[in-house]
Amino acid sequence: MSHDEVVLLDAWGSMFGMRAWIALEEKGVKYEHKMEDLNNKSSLLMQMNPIYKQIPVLIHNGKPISESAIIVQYIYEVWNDNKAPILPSDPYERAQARFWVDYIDKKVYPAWNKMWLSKGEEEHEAGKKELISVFKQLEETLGDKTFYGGDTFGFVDIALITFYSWFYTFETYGNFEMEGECPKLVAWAKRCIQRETVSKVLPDEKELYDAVVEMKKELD
Ligand code: GSH
Repeated sequence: MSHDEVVLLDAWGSMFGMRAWIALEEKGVKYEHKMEDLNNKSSLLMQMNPIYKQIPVLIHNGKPISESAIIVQYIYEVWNDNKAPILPSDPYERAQARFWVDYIDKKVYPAWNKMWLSKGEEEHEAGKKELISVFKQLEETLGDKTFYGGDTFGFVDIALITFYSWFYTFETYGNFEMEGECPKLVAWAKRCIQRETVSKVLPDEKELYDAVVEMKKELD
């Protein structure tokens, strides 16, 4: 696969873009990393993801793949070095892993959005409550395992760890502490960031918070 041309269209701080980025790093793929300005999207992005016009997009030998969870699975299928499979071999366990990634996608960002973009105190509190209960559920799902993939850093781990850099922002906007609410989840995240493929990708949490504050000012 040495002649592959791989481009990742991404945007700084995106939890979805980071998933694809971590997967490329995990598999040791050589790629070009292009950061988009989402206020001024490139024609390449519009052309490569005409349906959603969103990052991330992986362009593999000129062909685009969109949607972060699909990109991550694609990367593991194409650059399959048999070292660390992203999904368990058992079909039932594989379905479970996909279920939890789908849960993360349906629950985390919408709850955060509700809290972040709320107009009133009531909606803010409802979003915050929802966000905390989603993380508590995810903590319960992890149980006493090292990773969601058991001993292996797998699909659910990649899908969720990118939110870790956002924890500080969630906490600051919501006035709560993740460590107090979900200590085992925070311990899991700390295990994950010991991987170089994760620590090099996740941005500084305070820098991210500052960027989110700026973004909010533009929206208000
Ligand atoms: N479901 C998508 C995925 O998992 O890839 C979500 C991607 C997404 O929300 N991307 C955002 C984006 O491109 C950045 S975090 N926003 C620009 C827009 O929607 O116009």
